[in-house]
Amino acid sequence: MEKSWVLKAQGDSVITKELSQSLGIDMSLTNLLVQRGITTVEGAKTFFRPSFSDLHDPFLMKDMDRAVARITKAVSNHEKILVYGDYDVDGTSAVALVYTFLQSFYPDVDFYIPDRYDEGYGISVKGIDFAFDAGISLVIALDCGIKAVEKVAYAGSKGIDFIICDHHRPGAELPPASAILDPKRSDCLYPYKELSGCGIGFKLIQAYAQVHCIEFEKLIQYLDLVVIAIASDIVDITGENRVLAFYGLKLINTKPRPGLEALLRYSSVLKNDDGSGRYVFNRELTITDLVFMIGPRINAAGRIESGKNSVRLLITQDPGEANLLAEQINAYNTERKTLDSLATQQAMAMIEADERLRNARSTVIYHPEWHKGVIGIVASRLTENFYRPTVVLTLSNGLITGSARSVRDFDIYEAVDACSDLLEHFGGHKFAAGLSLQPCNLEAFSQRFEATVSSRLEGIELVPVLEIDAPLSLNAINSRFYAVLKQFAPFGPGNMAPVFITRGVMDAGGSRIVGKNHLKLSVVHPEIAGGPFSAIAFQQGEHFNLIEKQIPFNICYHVEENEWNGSVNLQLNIKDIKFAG
Ligand SMILES: [Mn+2]
Repeated sequence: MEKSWVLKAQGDSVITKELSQSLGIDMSLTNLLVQRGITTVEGAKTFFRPSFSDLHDPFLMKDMDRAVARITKAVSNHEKILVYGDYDVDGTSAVALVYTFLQSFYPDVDFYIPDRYDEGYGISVKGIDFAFDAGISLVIALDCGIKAVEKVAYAGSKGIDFIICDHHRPGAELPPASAILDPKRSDCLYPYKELSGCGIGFKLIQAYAQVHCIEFEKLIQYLDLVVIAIASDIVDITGENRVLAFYGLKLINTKPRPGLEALLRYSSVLKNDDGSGRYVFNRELTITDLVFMIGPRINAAGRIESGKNSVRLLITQDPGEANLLAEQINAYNTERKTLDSLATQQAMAMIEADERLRNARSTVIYHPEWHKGVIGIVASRLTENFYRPTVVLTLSNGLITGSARSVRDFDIYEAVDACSDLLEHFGGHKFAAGLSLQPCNLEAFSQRFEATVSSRLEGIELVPVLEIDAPLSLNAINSRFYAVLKQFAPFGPGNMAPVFITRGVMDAGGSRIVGKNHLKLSVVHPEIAGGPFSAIAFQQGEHFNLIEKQIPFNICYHVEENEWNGSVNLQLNIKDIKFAG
């Protein structure tokens, strides 16, 4: 689908000029700061030098005092504690974090991950019964629980207290828990709202450590878990998340825990070539690497078998055990890939064959045999392809259960909420939601969802948008420029890697197609000296004919480093090409 190019609002020119002079960096880089809301020298310093001193006081979070007091009481009364979490990356890394922290000074802790198929998302009756049978009187729930009003009440009737650490939107009623940590509570004044579930777990241990005089330095070892959750849950990498992600990445790059190192062996960035028998990275890992290399593998455990294996992988200190678990988890991931590509192909064929579905404003598609573990992935792929709000459904334990994914600016949670009377359960965010319904309501749901989407999108044409940060002249790109640009990382939602636009570039000769339809380009600009600049455009071979004919073209690109044969050069990573005129 052709993308529409949208240039973001440029920073105020007076502010940009002043800040550029005070910082001594060029206008185009300063503009990127101003676009990100950074308008002072002090603000730039905080941005470029993330510091633990910029983390907020955990006690600003509503109920934090109650949560810490309840854990303190459990520890002094020798109560058994259960750390309970969702089966995805955020949930399992949160469980690994809180469980390992508590276990470092208190032995009576266990952890629990519900089975995706048997128990489903969130707090389960089975989990509470397990806790009861094990004599547990305190459950700390992570990345789930904010809507578990009845389940928490049921636990209460069995003498089990709950501390809920969640980052999903609360419903109208809060569960009767001992403490509810969730910055999205309307009565929570915590200054940063975008923490991951694992991030809330980190704030909990930070608060506990503060009260019990445990040095902050002892908590840094957990930040690798926080950053994999930030990356995989696709939360904003702004504010406090930027600090946590920055130090988390640093930790993964220097001293990954055994489980992460073992998993990374299955990716191309880790190689065993320094002669010491140790694995080394062949480049610095980024958030994108975590999204593509770590996230899917850890998720695969929960999708195919059990999220408990992910937690085991993340908590083990034994490299042998880590290798065994990583091998198993990697095999789940291979199986997951097969299941998801089969279901995706089937779904695409079903849409193509159905005229009503083809012309709808939304996709609602159901197949009883799709694996429940991959419907979210299938929904994402369909969204990329048809670019409209999408719900993919399958049958599980007699209920129809589904994953919803959205497109830019469309709040899918609200659209699902508009069908809530037809649903058994639902929950989620603006861009993704989960739901379940009785099979008899499927037809009514499909119709209502489509009606809701089409009325909200009336007169709006959905097209994928490529957001461009700023125009750039090719001769601005040099090693000094890149040295500053690099410090904008870690990139992610809220601070995406800048996309630049240069109009009217031309082939400098030597451009060619490489690999599977990629373009390896060498470009110049007729009006500037310097160059040629080397560039790569993945999956864009179709433009080669016109480029070769010396027709000028416009490019949108990232500036990045490319290492080849031991030498490092700057290259333009071209996201999209359009011919002038
Ligand atoms: Mn989460």
